[in-house]
Amino acid sequence: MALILQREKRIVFRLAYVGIPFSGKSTIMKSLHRSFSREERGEMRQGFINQDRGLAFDLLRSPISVIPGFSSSIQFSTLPGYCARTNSHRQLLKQVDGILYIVDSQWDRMNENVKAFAAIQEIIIDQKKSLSEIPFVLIFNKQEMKQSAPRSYLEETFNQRSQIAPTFEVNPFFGKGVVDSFQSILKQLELSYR
Ligand SMILES: Nc1nc2c(ncn2[C@@H]2O[C@H](COP(=O)(O)OP(=O)(O)OP(=O)(O)O)[C@@H](O)[C@H]2O)c(=O)[nH]1
Ligand SMILES: [Mg+2]
Repeated sequence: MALILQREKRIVFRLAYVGIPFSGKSTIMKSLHRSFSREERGEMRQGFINQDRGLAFDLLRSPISVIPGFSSSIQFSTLPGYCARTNSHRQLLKQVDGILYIVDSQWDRMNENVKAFAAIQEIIIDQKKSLSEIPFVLIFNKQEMKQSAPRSYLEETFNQRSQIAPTFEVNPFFGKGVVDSFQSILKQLELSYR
């Protein structure tokens, strides 16, 4: 649920980059941060969890208008995808308004990806929701590496729900897919308030 700041007359939407350790959450989020102008973006700061590695920043103005007279912003953060071991991690996941889930395409990370993804879905289902009901995109990272699973395999493994999620091949070093995946979840977020 979005955070409503009554005094500031502002709504804060929370989007999280989720994925297993070293999947590329921070690299992708930094690339998105760079894509906004200095006026549009807040400073990059430590995240809420896993403080040494977690990151967060705000997009100071979002184009989404929900309550007349209220502005909106978006808070981005990285959340570890390792099976939601702690209550605070579960709690943070429950608060987010949308998830950009990063799948590390390397074959030797596949089991870990699958387990972590199942755990995240369980938490969502715990809230009596499914991934099809919340703004959600799948990011396939590290596709350019030799030891990576092909996109078709990843689609089959991670994208077989009743509602197919938008998927993006992302390479944060070239900015490939970074802004597109954000635009996709933004659109979904907007639609969820219509
Ligand atoms: N080849 C390649 N390397 C990538 C890509 N994306 C990220 N990396 C590298 O993967 C490593 C881990 O990236 P991070 O962004 O630190 O991953 P993370 O998910 O934030 O990791 P933790 O916060 O430690 O869980 C870094 O060495 C990145 O440079 C990619 O698309 N291709
Ligand atoms: Mg990180």
